Amino acid sequence: MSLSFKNNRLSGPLILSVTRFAAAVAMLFGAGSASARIRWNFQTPVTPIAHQIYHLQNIMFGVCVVIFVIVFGVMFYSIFAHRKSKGHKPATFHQSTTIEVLWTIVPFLILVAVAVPATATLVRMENTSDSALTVRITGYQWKWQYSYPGQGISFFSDLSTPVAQIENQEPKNKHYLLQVDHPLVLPVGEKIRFQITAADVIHSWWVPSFGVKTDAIPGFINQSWTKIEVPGTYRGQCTELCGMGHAFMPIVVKAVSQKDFQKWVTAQKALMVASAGGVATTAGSVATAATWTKAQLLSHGKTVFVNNCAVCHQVTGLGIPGTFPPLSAGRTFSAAPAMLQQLRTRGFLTSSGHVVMGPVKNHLRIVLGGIPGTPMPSFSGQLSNADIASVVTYERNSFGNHTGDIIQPSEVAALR
Ligand code: HEC
Ligand SMILES: [Cu+2]
Repeated sequence: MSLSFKNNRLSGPLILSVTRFAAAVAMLFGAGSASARIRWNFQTPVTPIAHQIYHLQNIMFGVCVVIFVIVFGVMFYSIFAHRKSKGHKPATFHQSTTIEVLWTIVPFLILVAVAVPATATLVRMENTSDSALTVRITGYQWKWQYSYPGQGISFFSDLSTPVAQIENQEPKNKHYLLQVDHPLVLPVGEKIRFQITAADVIHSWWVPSFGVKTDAIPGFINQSWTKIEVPGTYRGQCTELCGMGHAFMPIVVKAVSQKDFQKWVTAQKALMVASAGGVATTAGSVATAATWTKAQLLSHGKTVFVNNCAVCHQVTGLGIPGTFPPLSAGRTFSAAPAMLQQLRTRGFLTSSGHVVMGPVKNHLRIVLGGIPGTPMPSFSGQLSNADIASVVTYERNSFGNHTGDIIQPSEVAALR
């Protein structure tokens, strides 16, 4: 390569880009591995609406291709056939009423032909009546909450891709950033109504195979519906840029038979009863009243921390300069003066007055209630007493903090 570079400045990069181009073309035509294959169209539709959207997309694409071929065909033909070297002169006419009328009416007719089925699809999308099941979906920075009001079930769905893969320490798996701990479980063959909202900023719930893409807006409930035809696992993503963790709040839906769905509902209800205060604990069936050992608290606390706090405070607990403070006592932190002032009032810079070293009650109150006016969310509605006791125990005995404190779920219950 360096040789050809000397002889001809261009040939080196040229050969390189030609090779790259050839590789890209080979990949497009499926010569690469299966996972590197590129889809030409939307994901396989599995709901009535998704079928309609798919169909509309194909029609629109066909119309565009025909117009493209006609317009460019005429253009290239004219350039070639009427070229100057053959003695052609520019046209002198400037008006043709027939053409004006034609190129107004033809696009208008095409638009009408497309708008009629498109409007019908839109109207059908909005019709959530006669649904057999209602699911409430709430977007949070950065996870989804799914509630089934009729069944009394509610849980959070968190990204479950291992941190080691995100940090490039392990090879990434097939469903990298598209896997969650608790998928949304839905029955096939039934009309399901979604009520979609958000708790903090605007998110958007999108599952391409369902043809559902609905904004989740704080203070509003947007409705949508689906009726899944084929059992299986379907994946989607938040599709409204919602902050730093936007790419880390995927959607996974498991569509099962109605019989399996009933079984799942029964199992979930049992879990809800076993967990504290109607909030499904990530620990599953552990009751609040039980006394936990330090080892249990620390191990469960680490899971809760990784799933709920690490997006901001990071797995290391060291935070991100300027935005998310470290939970490690005595560490310096650079941020805007207003934020530093706020942290200072909580004893941030001193190693003994710091929240994670100071009185347990203050620490619990911050995790339960959040810090209003800052991104630090309230976890009282998201985590069970056992979860909060565990995560606070974990924080007070990790990242270089050694208070030795053990917090029991009952202490959290007393503060609620
Ligand atoms: C969305 C981002 C975010 C998440 C998620 C988050 N925090 Fe925070 N947290 C913050 C921010 C920002 C602050 C600082 C707020 C301020 O400006 O005062 C903070 C402050 C804190 C403090 C007080 C720190 C101090 O020294 O004053 C504690 C304790 C804390 N968080 C614990 C947690 C725990 C435990 C979790 C998980 C259960 C969690 N945080 C999840 C953003 C977050
Ligand atoms: Cu989002």
